[in-house]
Amino acid sequence: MISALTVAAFLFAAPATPEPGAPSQQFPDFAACDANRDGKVTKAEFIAALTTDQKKIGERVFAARDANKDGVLSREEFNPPAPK
Ligand SMILES: [Ca+2]
Ligand SMILES: [Ca+2]
Repeated sequence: MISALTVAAFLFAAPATPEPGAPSQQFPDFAACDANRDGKVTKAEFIAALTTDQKKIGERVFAARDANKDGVLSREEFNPPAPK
C-alpha cells in the first residue's frame, strides 16, 4: 500500500525534464561560458557553465559543436549560423 505522502514525495522528486533529448534547453551563451575571456570556450569552461542536468550531456554537446575537433569552441562553432 502506498501512502499519499509517498506519492507526494515521488512527484516532488520527479525530474522536470519535458522530453528526453530535447535539443535546446537554454544552454548558456558564449560570453557566459568563456570564463577567462580569451575568445574560446574550452570543454572545462563549457561544462562548468552548465546546470547539473546539462552536464550529463555536456560532453556530447561540446563534441557536436567542436566542428574542427581542436578541443575548444570558437565563437563561430558555439553559435553556428542558422541552417537554411
Ligand atoms: Ca576561455
Ligand atoms: Ca574547435
